[in-house]
Amino acid sequence: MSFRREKFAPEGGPDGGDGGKGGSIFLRANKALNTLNPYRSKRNFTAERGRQGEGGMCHGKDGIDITLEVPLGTQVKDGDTGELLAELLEHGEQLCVARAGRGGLGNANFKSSTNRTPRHHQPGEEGEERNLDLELKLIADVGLVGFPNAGKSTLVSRLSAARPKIANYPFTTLEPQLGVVSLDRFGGDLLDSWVIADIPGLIEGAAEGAGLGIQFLRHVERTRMLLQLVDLSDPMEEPAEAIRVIEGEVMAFSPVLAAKPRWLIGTKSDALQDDARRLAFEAICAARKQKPFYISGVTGEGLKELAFAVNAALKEGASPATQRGEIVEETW
Ligand SMILES: Nc1nc2c(ncn2[C@@H]2O[C@H](COP(=O)(O)OP(=O)(O)OP(=O)(O)O)[C@@H](O)[C@H]2O)c(=O)[nH]1
Ligand SMILES: [Mg+2]
Repeated sequence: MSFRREKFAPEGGPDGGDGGKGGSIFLRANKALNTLNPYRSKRNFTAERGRQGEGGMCHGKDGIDITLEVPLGTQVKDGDTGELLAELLEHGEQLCVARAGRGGLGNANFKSSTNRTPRHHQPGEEGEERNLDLELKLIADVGLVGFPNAGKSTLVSRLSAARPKIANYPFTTLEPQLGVVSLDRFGGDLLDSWVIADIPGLIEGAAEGAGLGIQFLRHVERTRMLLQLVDLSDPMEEPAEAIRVIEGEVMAFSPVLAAKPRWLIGTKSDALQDDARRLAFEAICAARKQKPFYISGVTGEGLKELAFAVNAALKEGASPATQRGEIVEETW
């Protein structure tokens, strides 16, 4: 409330300006993000208040909106009722999660022919306050293929927080499982991460139903690349033969899947019995113009290098998937 009072305008009339509206809070889907990690530490967000209106018909400044970036596939739930409010799937898709209150009206608004000195003014409206649960439905970027016991689940357990069952017998893994590989774990950026899918092992004849068959390969069908794990410690297994068999089964499942980028990874490098297997593996990689990767779940050799190399390849390559995810991996 304000009245104009000046030397030559003693009864200048009401001049209280309106208050500004507050800032709103939005969520926006960003394809460059892969995790909800940033919201692990900072959990409260308050948009700016609207400023008060002032005398001289000054309108208060509006508060600035806040936009929180989230990865594609983020589900937004009401934290109190659990109601699903939205699922952000498209890059740039935006959702207002807390609407600003509008500003109040200054007394200048209430002047009329019968009331020239209104003392009435309207208070500003409260902004919305909301408790939200964010859940990310993951889409795997990278699929693992290889014989049973090749070390697929061990790799997932060393690269991510996922804890798949690991044991020294074939077909330990019966169900696909996803893990988030955060480069943060290896001294990289908190925002750099990719999603890995562990699936059961393949054996010769899987396409005809041997072992667990090949149907579970559909869980890696939409990935952007495959890692083909080759156990270099097994004296009973020739790398060339192991590679050929797995390739044949992937091809039998889907030539499209077989055509995706597929890197050969030599596993159990800590337990190499002789150099012959390593040399054979190296020659195959050289023939494909691929850099040979060696990893060990025991010593940790090559894990960091692999995590960074995959991350770089994914950044360079095809745009991230925008389809609906399959497995809820994280809840904050
Ligand atoms: N020495 C050594 N042993 C390993 C390494 N990685 C895995 N193993 C062992 O190999 C066995 C099989 O490992 P898993 O990770 O379960 O293999 P998998 O490929 O997931 O096997 P399936 O789920 O049956 O297809 C386990 O006994 C592991 O401890 C490694 O880097 N070095
Ligand atoms: Mg396994």
